[in-house]
This record gives sequence, structure tokens and C-alpha cells, in this order.
Amino acid sequence: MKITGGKVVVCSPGRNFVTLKLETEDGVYGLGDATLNGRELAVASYLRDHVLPLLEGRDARRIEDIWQFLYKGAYWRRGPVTMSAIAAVDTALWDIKGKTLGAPVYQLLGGASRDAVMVYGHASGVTIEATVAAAGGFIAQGYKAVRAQCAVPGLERVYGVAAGRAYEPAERGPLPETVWSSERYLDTVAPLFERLRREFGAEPHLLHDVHHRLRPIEAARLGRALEPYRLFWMEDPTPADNQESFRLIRQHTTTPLAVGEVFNTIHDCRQLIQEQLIDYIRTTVVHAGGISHLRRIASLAELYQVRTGSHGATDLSPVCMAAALHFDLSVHNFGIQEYMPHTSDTDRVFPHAYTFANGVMHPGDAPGLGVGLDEALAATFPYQPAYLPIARLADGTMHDW
Ligand code: EZ4
Ligand code: CO
Repeated sequence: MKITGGKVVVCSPGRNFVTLKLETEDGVYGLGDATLNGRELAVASYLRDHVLPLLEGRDARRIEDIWQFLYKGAYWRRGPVTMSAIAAVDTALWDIKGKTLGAPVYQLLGGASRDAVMVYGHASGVTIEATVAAAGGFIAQGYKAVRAQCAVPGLERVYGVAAGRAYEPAERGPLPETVWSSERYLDTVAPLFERLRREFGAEPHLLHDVHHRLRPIEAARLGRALEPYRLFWMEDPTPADNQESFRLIRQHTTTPLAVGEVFNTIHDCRQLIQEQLIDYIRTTVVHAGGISHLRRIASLAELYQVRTGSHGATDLSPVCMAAALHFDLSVHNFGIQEYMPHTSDTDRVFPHAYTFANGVMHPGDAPGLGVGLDEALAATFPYQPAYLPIARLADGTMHDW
């Protein structure tokens, strides 16, 4: 079954998405998400100018061989642009295989290991009480797990806290700049979780995202302060460029640690997993080489009792969300899946079979991924430059994400 060609669709139904559509000689097509938030067009060009010409005429059934061909054959390995492009091809090929065999992708991955996929929602607020109210809204909708982020007194804007509208990581227009203070932030987190536990008791899972903002010793102190509130995880406590940083955090706290949304290969987390420095690995389909590579990461993690917790913010398109859900349902050491609903325009551009009810999701049983792409509608939402905010300290020093 030869690949006859493909196209890269860039659209912005509320936010930017890059989607690969691979076509085969018998008319079956597959979709893959290639969205790299704030750097979208680099991946679009990588696919259009460098990958699609190499795929024409290849057998779409040979998923593993095409993955190795794109990874080893490029000479220039790894990196978010390369690995997002490979991910899009891999995801599209799994979609094609499922459609060809008349099976949902999770059945090809070994079948369901559970009935459905537990997800967590994002609660935030400008005060602790507003954050508690937002978390209550999720729990009332049946969510079993909620991430909570709160504004910090004295800081004008804090990433992850919705500014009166749905939380969206990127912003259109000029590059947003924010001022950060780890000292002020550190004073706010434990009181928030103390209040959340008082309100909701022991039952709901509570999560928190540090967004790589702390130094290891600060993160260790935060993890320790949060121990009484039994978090499901503390996410991205410090940048993981140096994987050994996590050893210091680990020595000081039993709060579970999650990391990996910015990782793009197994090599970024090999030490973290093998030395059991983390509890959850958050790499996802689109940024880490697709379903094939994510399964390798999960298999390594399984040996060390590390579970998965895939990234699932709105900058991952419904195509990635569907792929993640097939992965989550099938992989044995699944932990949790992040879920932020897309805008209704995005849902109309990408009609999908996956569903949410009572705090869990299911990818559905449509053949392949179970996601479509309305190209005519997508064309009415042209690309709009948008960026994640940056953070500087009060004296102007650029700060870590
Ligand atoms: O910053 O998706 O856990 N979720 C997050 C997200 C990420 C964005 C980056 O594009 O941290 O908000
Ligand atoms: Co995060």
C-alpha cells in the first residue's frame, strides 16, 4: 500500500494547529498532529519540504521501518522539530493501519488494559477561594483529579492561571512578558492545598504544575511542604536538562514527581526512569516521536514502576488527544491523562470519536484514531502568530520556564 503523497494543514480555530494528512494509493488517509506551540511553521516546513518528498512510494504498512528511516536517516537526530515531524508521520501511519484493518488503534496496541482513561482538569483562580470554587466545578462534573494553580500576591500575571477566560497557553499578538518571584510563589502553594483538602477531603486527586520555575532545593522544600496534602504529583519542579537535579529533590520529599512534557526522546528521561527519580513520565505522542516511540518510553518506565501521565493541553490537537487516548487505554503502566477541552471551533474542524464522561475518557471504536479533518472549515481559520509568555525576575534577569 504505497504512500502517494500528503499535505500539511496549518489552521487556527482558536489556536494554531499543524496537521499532517498522509494519502495512500487505495484512498485511505491518515492524520498526525505536528503542532509545536510557538514554533509551528518550523515543523510544517520540515514535513513539507524535507519529509513528504521522501515518503512518496513507500509502503504505508511499514510503520517501524519508516520511523527508523526518518530518525536514523536524517543524520541530525532528536530535537522538538524533528521529533514532532516524525511523530506526525508515525501517528498518521497508525491511523492508516487501523482504518485498513477496520480496528481502533488501541486494539492494534494490545487491546484495552482498563475500561477508560482517568483525566485531570485545570482549576485556577486569582485567589485561593476562587481556585477552590473552580476545583469544585470540576469535581461536580465528575472529575476524579484536578490540577490547581493560584495567582501569587504581588505578581501581576502567573502562567497557568486563566485570565477570566478558558486557560490557553499561547497568546496572539506581541510576545507576552511576565515578572516572576520564586519566593512569593513558594509562600502561596501549601496554603492553597491545605484549603483544597479541607474543602474536598481525601478523595479527589490533586495535582500541581511548577512549570520548571524552581531550583532543585526550592522544589525539595515545596515537595516537603505539600506532603500533608497527598498530591497525586508535583509537575516539572525544575528544568530537567540536567536529569541529576531530580536526585536532590527526591532525597528530600515523598511528594510524587512528574516531568517530561518538553522531552522528545527516551534519552531525555532514561536516567530519570532508571534511577527512579520520578513517578510519572509526561512525554506525549506529538512531541516525542509518535505512538511508536512513546510505547518504548512506557516499556522502559514499566520496568521501574514509573507510570505515564501524558501532556494534554490545548496546544495538542484533537488528533494527538485521540492518539494519546489509544495509547493510554492500552499501555499497562498508565497513570493519568491531562485534559483541557478544545474550543468548539477546534472540535468542528476535527470531529472525533473520543468522549468524556464522569472524569474518564475513551477513544471510541471507530477504525484508526477516530478523528477527521474538515479541510474546508480549517481554511477559514488561517494561521495567526502566537507565543507562550516569557518570565523575567524583577531585575530583568531571564528566568527558567
Ligand atoms: O505549558 O502546553 O501541563 N501543562 C502545561 C501546558 C504547557 C503548554 C506548552 O505549550 O504545562 O500549559
Ligand atoms: Co505542565
